[in-house]
Amino acid sequence: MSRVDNPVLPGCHPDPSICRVGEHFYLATSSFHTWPGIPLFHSRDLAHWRPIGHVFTRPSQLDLSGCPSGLGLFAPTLRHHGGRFHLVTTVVHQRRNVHLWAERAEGPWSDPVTLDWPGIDPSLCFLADGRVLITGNGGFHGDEPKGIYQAQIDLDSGRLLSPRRLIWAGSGAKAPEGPHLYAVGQAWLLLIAEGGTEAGHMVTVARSDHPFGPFEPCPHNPVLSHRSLDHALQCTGHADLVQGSDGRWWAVLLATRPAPVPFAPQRHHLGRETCVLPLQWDAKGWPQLGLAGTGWGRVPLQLPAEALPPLQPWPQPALAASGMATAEAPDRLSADWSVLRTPLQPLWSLSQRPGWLLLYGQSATLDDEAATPAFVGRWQTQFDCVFSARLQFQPQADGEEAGLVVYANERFHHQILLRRQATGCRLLLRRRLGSLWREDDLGPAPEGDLALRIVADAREHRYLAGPAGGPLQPLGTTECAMLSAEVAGGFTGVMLGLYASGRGRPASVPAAFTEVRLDLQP
Ligand code: 6LW
Repeated sequence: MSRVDNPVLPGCHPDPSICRVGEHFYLATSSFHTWPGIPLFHSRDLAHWRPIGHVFTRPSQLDLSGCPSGLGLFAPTLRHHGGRFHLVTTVVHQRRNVHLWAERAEGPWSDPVTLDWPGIDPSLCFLADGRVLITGNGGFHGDEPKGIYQAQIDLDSGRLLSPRRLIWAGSGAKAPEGPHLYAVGQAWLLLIAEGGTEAGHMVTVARSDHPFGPFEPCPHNPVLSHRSLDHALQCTGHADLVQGSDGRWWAVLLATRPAPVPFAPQRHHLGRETCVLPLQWDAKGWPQLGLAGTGWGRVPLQLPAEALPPLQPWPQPALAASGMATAEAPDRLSADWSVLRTPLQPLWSLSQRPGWLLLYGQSATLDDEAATPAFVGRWQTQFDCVFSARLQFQPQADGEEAGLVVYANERFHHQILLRRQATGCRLLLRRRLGSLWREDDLGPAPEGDLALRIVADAREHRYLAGPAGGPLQPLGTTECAMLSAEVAGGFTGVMLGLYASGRGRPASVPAAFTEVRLDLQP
C-alpha cells in the first residue's frame, strides 16, 4: 500500500491556501520578501505538487525594494469563482491588503487593487447571490480589538459595501488569524488559526446558519493542534479546506519539522511547510481532521494513498545544462528559484552564455539590510541534501567575490567564496551569525573552474571545494541550528543559493555558474 509523506510541499511554503477547478487543485503560499511573489502550485492528488508560476512577476504589480526580511507578502487566499482565479494577500510592510485575478492560475495575473481593508490574512467567500464577503484578522497592528472581522466588499473598486464587523474573537488563545469561511451543507463554517505560528499554533472553528453569523464556537476547540505533543511535526496551524469532486474534504496547513537532533532544543531551519490531511464531519457537523483511529486533530506524518484522490505524480521536467532552468525554457529561471526583493535591474542572465547562469555582482553584499544583492536561491526542502555548482569567475578588482550560500537572512548566513585579494584569488569560508562573523582563508583558489559543494544533514552544512573535475577539499562546517527561525528570527527557512558581489561597487565581470544541482538524499 503506497503512502504519502507530509509535508507534501517541503521547505518554506507557509500559510497554504487551496482551491479546486474540476479535478485540479491549485495552491498558493506566502513568499515574504522574496521575488517573484506568491508561488502557485498545481496538483491532481493533493500529494504531488508542481510549481506553475507566481502571482507577482512584474515590478509594476509590486516593488518589494527595501522590504525588511520576513515581511512583504503574508498569507494569501486563493479562490476560483466566475471563471476566474482570485487572490487576496497582505503586503504587510505597506500595511495594505490587495486583490488580484487571472483567467489561468499560470497567469498572467492582474495588477493589484488595494482593498479598503486593514489587518492581515484576508480571505474571500463568494455567496450564491453574487455578494462577496471579505474576512480577515484585526488587531495585528494594535489598531483595533484582536479577532476576526468581516464585511461585504466590491473587488473591482476595493471598497467595502457594509461595515467591518468583529464576527469572532476566537476561542481565547492569542493571535486569532488566518480565517476562512465555507458553506458546508446548510451551515457556514468559520475556520481560523490561533495561538501564534509557533509551538502553540492551533486550528479552531465556529459555525452559523448564516454567512454573517452569529458564530457558535466548536465545543471541543482546537480541532487540530500539536502543542505540547512529542511529534515530528510541530506548530501545526493556518489551515484551508477544500472539497473534492467526490464530496470528500481535505485540509492543507502549515507545520514545522524541528531538526531531529537528540537532547537539543527544538529548532527548525526548513521553514514552515505545507501538509495535507483528510477530514470528515461528526454527527453534529463539526470537522474531524486527521485519520480515523489515530486521534483527531493530529497531522499524520504519513497518509495511506486511499486517504487522498488517486495518486498522479508529475513527470520531472528535464533540466537545462545550467541546472537553473528547464530544458524546455533554458533562458528562464525555473519556478523553484527566487531573488531577494524586486530586482529593478538585471541580476542574472541565462541567455548571454547558453548553459550558464551569469550573475552580475552588485555593490550590495548579503550583509546589507533590505538590499537586493546578486543572489539567486531556493528553499532548502530536506535535512539531507547536496547543493553543488561549477563556478567560472576571474574577478578583475580586489574584493570581488562569488560562491555558494546558505542563507536565513542578512544577519545569519554562511558562504564558500572565491574572492580576489591583493595576494590573488583566495578560497574563503565566511560565517555570519548576528553580530559575529568570521572568515577563514583556505588558501589560493585553484586555477580554472571551481567545483563548490554544500552537504547538509539535520545538524550541519559541510562545505567542500576543488578544481572542477578534481578532488574536493573539505573547507569547514556550520551548524543548522544557528540558522533556525528560533535563533535567526523571521518566518522563513533557509535558502541555498548562488551569490556574487563587487563589495561596494558593481563587479567588473559576471560570475558564471553551471551544473547547479540540489540532490535530495533518499
Ligand atoms: C501569517 C499568519 C501566520 O500572516 O504567519 O502562521 C503569518 N500564521 O497567519 C506569516 O506567515
